[in-house]
Amino acid sequence: MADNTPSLIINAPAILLVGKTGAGKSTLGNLMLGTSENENPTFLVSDSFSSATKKCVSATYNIGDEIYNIIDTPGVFDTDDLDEEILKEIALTIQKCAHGIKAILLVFEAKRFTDEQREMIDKIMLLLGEEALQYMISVFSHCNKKQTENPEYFRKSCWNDPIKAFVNSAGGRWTISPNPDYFPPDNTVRQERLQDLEKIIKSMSGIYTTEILNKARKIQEENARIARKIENRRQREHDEILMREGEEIARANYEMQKADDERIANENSNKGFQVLCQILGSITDAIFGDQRNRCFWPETQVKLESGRIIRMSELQIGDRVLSNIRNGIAEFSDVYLIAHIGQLRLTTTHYVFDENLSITFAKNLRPGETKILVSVDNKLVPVFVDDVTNEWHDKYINFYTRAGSVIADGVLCSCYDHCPPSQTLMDLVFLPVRWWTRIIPSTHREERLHPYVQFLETVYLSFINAMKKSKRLIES
Ligand SMILES: Nc1nc2c(ncn2[C@@H]2O[C@H](COP(=O)(O)OP(=O)(O)OP(=O)(O)O)[C@@H](O)[C@H]2O)c(=O)[nH]1
Ligand SMILES: [Mg+2]
Repeated sequence: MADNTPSLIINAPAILLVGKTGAGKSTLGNLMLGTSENENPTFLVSDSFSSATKKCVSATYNIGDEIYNIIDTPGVFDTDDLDEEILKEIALTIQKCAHGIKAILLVFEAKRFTDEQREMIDKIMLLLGEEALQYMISVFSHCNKKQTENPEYFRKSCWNDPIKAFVNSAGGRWTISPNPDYFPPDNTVRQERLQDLEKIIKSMSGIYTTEILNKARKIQEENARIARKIENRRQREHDEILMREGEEIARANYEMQKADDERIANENSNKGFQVLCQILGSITDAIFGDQRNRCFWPETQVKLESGRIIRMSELQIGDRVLSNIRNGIAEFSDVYLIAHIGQLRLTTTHYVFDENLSITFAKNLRPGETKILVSVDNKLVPVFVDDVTNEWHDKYINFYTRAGSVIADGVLCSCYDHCPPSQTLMDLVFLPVRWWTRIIPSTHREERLHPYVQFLETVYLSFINAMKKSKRLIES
C-alpha cells in the first residue's frame, strides 16, 4: 500500500468518490488511476465485510492536461453512530479542497433500489445539500458482463422507477464501473466505460464549493435545532401530565404527540411550508392588480434537465425545464415561447394545479381547504395551502413549455393564465404557435406581449366583454 495520506494538490479541483460501504468506490478509483491490478493499488480494496477505507485518501488524476485530486471516502454505513464520524470526515476533507469539487461520483451497486440505498443517498444528500445533484454522476458497480458491455440494455431493462427518478434528478449523468475481474486492463469494454466517465466529467460545468457544503450544514443544524425544541416541548408536556395524571396517560400522550410532530416534520422537511410561502408569494400576488397581469415573478426557481436550478429570468428558448412528475419520473419540457418579460407592471394572476389536476386561479386558493401539488423527492404531493399573501413586484416573465406546465418553486403550475380554466383547451389554442416555433424558433424576449399571445388575449377579452354585455341586456 502506498502512503496515501491526503496530500491534495492545492490548485486542482477534486473528484469525490462517495457511496455505501463496499459499493466499489476504491475499486473505481483504482480503475480510473490504472492501479487496480498491480501489487500496489492506490486505494485499499477489501473483501471483508468491514469497511476497508477508514479515512479519506487522495491521489492525483489526469484527464488530458487537466489535473484533479481524486478522493476516496469511507463508505456510509447503515448504523448512525458510525456514520456521524464518517460524514464528519468527508465534510472535513471537502473543506480542504480549496478549488472545490468538479464531480461527485456516487457509486452504487446495480441491484434492486433498496431502502438501504435510499437511506444512504438521503444521508449523503443531507450532508452535501440538494445543490450537490448538479455535480453528481451516478456510477453503477457490480454490473454483469452483458450490462457492462451494453449500457443501453442495462438502462432499458434493469432500471426501475426509483433509479430512473434518482438518475434524472442528478442531471441524467450516469455510467458503469467495469468489474476488473471480467475486464482486464487492456480490454476495450473496460476502456470504453472509463472513457465514458471521463467524457461526462469533462462535459460538466461549475464547481461544488465549501459554501454549498456550509449552506447544507446550516440547514441541517437548523432542522436539528427545531427537532430538539420539539422534543423538549414534548418531554415537558409529558412530565407535566405525569405529575397530574400518572404514567400511562402521560406515555400515551407523549407517543401521540410524537407521531403528530413527526408527520408535520416530514411535511416540513419535504419543503411543503417553505415552498408554499415562496410560491404563494410569487404567484398569488395580483389579486387586486392590473387585469392584464399574467406572469411569473422572475426570481421564481425552476429546475433544468441538467439538474441546475435557475431563476426564471435566466430561462432561454430551448431550455428543458422540469414540467411535471408522473409515477416518480421527472418530466422535462422545452421552453418554446417567452411571451413577454419586463419591469414596471404589477404582478400576476396565475393558474396552479389542484390535487385533482384541475387548474385553478391562485387567487381562489383557500388556506386549509385547497390542496396544491408540491414536488417532494420526485413525487407530486397534495399539500394544503397554508397561507395566501399578496405581494407586489415590479418584474415579471411569462413563458410556455411544450408540456404547458412547469414546476415553479416546487409547485406544479400551468403556463397559462387569464384564460378559460382548461389546460387541454389552452394546449389546443397554443397548437399553431407550438408548430410554428418548431420550424422557426421564437426570438421574442421583450416587454411587448408576443403578437400571438396578444391576439389570443384580445379575442378572449372581446368574448368576455360580449358575454358581460349580453348578460346585462338579458337582466335589463
Ligand atoms: N462483482 C463486483 N465486485 C466489485 C465491483 N467493485 C468492487 N467489487 C468488490 O467489492 C468489494 C468492495 O470493494 P471496494 O472497492 O473496497 O468498496 P468500497 O466502496 O471502497 O468499500 P469501503 O471502503 O469499505 O467503503 C471488493 O471485494 C471488490 O473486489 C464490481 O464492479 N463488481
Ligand atoms: Mg474503499
